[in-house]
Amino acid sequence: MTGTYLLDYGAGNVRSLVNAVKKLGHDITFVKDPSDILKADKLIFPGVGAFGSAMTSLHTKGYAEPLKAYLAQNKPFMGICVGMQTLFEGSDETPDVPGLGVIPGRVQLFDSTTKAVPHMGWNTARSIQGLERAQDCGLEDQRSYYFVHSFAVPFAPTSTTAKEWVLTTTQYGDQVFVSSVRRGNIFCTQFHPEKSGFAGVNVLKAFLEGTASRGAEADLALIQNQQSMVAGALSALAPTYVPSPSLDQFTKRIVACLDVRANDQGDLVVTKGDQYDVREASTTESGKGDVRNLGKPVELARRYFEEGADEITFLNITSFRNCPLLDMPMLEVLRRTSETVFVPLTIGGGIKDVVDPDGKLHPALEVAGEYFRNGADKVSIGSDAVYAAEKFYALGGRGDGTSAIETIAHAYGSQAVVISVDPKRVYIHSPADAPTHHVIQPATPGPNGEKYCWYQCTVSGGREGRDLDVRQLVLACQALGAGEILLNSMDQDGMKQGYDLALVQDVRDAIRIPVIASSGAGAAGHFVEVFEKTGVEAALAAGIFHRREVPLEECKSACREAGIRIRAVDA
Ligand code: 1PR
Repeated sequence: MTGTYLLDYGAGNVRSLVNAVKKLGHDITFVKDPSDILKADKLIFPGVGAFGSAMTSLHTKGYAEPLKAYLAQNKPFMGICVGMQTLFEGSDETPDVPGLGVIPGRVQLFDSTTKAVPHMGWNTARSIQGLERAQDCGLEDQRSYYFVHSFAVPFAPTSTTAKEWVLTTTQYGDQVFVSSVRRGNIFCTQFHPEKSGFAGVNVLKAFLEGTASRGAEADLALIQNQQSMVAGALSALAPTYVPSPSLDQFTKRIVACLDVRANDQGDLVVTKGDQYDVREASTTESGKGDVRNLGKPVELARRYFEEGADEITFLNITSFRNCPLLDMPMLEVLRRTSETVFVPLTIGGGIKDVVDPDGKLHPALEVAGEYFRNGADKVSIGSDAVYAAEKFYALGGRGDGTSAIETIAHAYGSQAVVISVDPKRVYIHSPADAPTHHVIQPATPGPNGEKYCWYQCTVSGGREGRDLDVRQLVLACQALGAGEILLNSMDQDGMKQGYDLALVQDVRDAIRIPVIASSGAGAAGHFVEVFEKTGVEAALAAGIFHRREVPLEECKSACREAGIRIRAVDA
């Protein structure tokens, strides 16, 4: 059968891509056999995870050679993220595994001394082949696209790659890298169009409708005649590839979070606690208040997407009780959400080894895989990360390869592993009162005038405190391979008094992976404050959005007015 095919090697979320293609009115068939590749009229190769595992899968499934033949025939091809990287000669991520070698150049690790790595979030893609060519591919210089990667191809203006392949560049911090390539009918993006809102949907549309191929034959003829097709454009647009602060358009992210659980009637609802207590104060006949019901998960997620949320997080907050793999209600929530929401989705709660009622053990990797296949881009690990960190220190500061963090990061890439931290302040009079913990001075003293505190990690939704502080946790998780920290605060949660800036700053300073500040947002100004004072990459809120107390756009406008780069709400 001819048509559009998807080359899936089993890593990560392809559901969103399939949904976006279907939304655009096109059918898509999964490649099941190497011979399918050459049958395709159009081929999309999305990639996530590590370069080495992507290449190994291509070889073990027998896809590498037909893929090279397909590319050599100059048939319409779209590579996404690692799907683009595999076309290069190799990657420093897995130096001993060669790439397909279709495009000259190597994929290299970002420098993390001056910025958080992975490059995770929204950034622009600036055309270097002229605006018209980028527009043919559905790209616009001023719009933002969602990137998530630690490795990229540095842009070298005088290279053959620049002259014959590079369509757009992007600046992250002080580095300019290749964010899309196009030659003939081959078009690839380092960013994820299927996660880039309506701006990304336009890019997919251009590929599916063939406008991305406009002028393809003429381009190839020029190259075959040894003429640089973009040399003129390159010199005219030189400033777009010389690093300059104004060209770094990486934005801060605003994340909407939905705490989800079953209420006493058994319906799955979005709830929201104050300091993690999600029940109403007034009691029912049973002696306890009802679980607060602030809406339905799928509908609310869609509303936040339309209002401009840069990411959406679902936390299954009672998953610690019992969550057999066969009965994960959040799978359905994800499946339905990914039909209409085209920004990154994170799912948390219950990412751990689980045992079904029949006694069958499902490792955390399998649980996470189920979520990825159903539309999640990242999983967030809470309690299990605390246990993994405790083990890390018990082993003398190393992992043994078995934790959920390690197994999931290895298979899906560290960018897919978020650690959700549920810390609680423990006030003390002197640092000597907590000699084994990292102690800081909070903004306001404790209830008995204590000037110091340490932040205790908790498990099971804050119900149990452990002898581990937040700094110990985040350092261990980073070492084990986590890609991002979602930093809650049990003290600030639902209080609307602003983020715990001392905590956020302390964690931001301790690690190099991105940090999402969470808990306490009560006004648009709190977003400005946390971004300006701590430098975190993202800020999350729940209650104020659910109750429509502060519109998302107001938070974005306040940041923009304060000179903080933030993604425009796209339509
Ligand atoms: O331990 O891996 O099963 O994960 C459980 C997950 O559920 C953890 O991510 C944990 O943070 C979350 N969780 C458990 N119990 C609660 C609760 O509220 N009773 N929610 C809970 C945590 C905090 C944030 C909240 C922010 C922003 N809620 O999710 O959205 O504090 O709120 P605000 O803007 O209204 O202040 P595991």
